[in-house]
Amino acid sequence: MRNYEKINLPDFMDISFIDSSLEPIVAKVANGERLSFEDGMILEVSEDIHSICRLADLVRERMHGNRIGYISNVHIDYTNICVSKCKFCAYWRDAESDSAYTLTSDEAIERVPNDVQEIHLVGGLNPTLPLSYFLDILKGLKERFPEAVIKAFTAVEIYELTRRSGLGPWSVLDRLHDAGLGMLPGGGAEIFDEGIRNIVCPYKASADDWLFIHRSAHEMGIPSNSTMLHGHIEKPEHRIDHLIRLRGVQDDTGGFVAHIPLPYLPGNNSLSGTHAVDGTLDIREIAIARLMLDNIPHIKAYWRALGIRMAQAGLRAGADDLDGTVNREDIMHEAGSGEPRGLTLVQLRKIIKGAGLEPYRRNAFHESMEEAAV
Ligand code: V47
Ligand code: SF4
Repeated sequence: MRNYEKINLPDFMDISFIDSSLEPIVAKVANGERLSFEDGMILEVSEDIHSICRLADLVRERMHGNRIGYISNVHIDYTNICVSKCKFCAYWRDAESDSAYTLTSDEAIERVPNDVQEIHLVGGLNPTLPLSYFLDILKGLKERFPEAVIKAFTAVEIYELTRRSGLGPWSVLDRLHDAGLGMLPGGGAEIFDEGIRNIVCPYKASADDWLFIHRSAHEMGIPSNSTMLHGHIEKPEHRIDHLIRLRGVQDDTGGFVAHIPLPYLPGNNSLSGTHAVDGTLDIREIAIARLMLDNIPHIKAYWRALGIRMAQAGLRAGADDLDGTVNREDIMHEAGSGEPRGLTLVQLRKIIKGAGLEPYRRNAFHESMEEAAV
């Protein structure tokens, strides 16, 4: 529906709307009320993308002022051998492949530059790796970089470890935590809808398993991030369902620190060529995440997946964080990302300032480095 009108909400906003069906949503957001599944669907299909982004930008500003976080971090992808063979993924290799690899603990340590606050460590589902491999790599990294937070192993990898070791999730998480695990990354969530999941990643942990691992981690005091992979074969209702499931866990635990909307990159994987790249969807999903996830503090515009320019635009559509220096990273690289594999802290600050916002350097838990030092 289109009608051009202006809605004024005192002290909050003054936006010229194209789509009047957004009006009740704006009123809810202005009053701090929770958005429903139906509201989410309106945000998904509305042609008025500008108003949606503006609304999310105002929510971001209400929550965080003009401060945008960035971090000195490193991504280490410890093995590309993976039996899951997700259809959207260009990173996995069979064990027999010439380009298959598994890093030793020492090789992982060699990849970490000095002065990183966060080590992001993930990999494929390599069935030959025992629990001791994961414990050794954590212990090695923690010993060498005691100040860094090790954000390691997606819920999918942890689920596999529980299955293969015969230990329960609490027991596996407890051992990993003791060895140095500080936080779980958000990967492996993809899309929770069972029908879509069965098509794009039928062999990995189910949505319920993913959510259960994160819930268990939170209950043990281990925080985590969440992700959603959009722009492949999922439909708008699957995306809103995904966000509402995350919001439900967060209501119970409060353990999610940041959510990262991930755009599907179509290079070198078996879904390649089936879908048009759509930057407006990428921006919309950042905005919708900010509006629907009223209980998750931070939304990241992950530049490595979005591209630097789109990530910058995302900072004006609800995101309050750019992620970090990243320094290498193979998953998006293999899927065709033409972005640099790492950025410097100076470049990150420049990107944030370029969007008219104020950079602040943070730790893995999104605490300002200055505040954390006090
Ligand atoms: O789960 C795989 C995705 C994820 C493709 O927690 C793809 O701070 C796009 O989770 N196109 C891993 N995405 C990355 C991830 C992440 C990244 C940055 C920060 C954090 C965090 C987490 O990468 C996988 C999967 O959803 N992925 N293939 C692809 N072709
Ligand atoms: Fe394996 Fe992860 Fe790629 Fe799926 S996304 S094939 S689990 S490496």
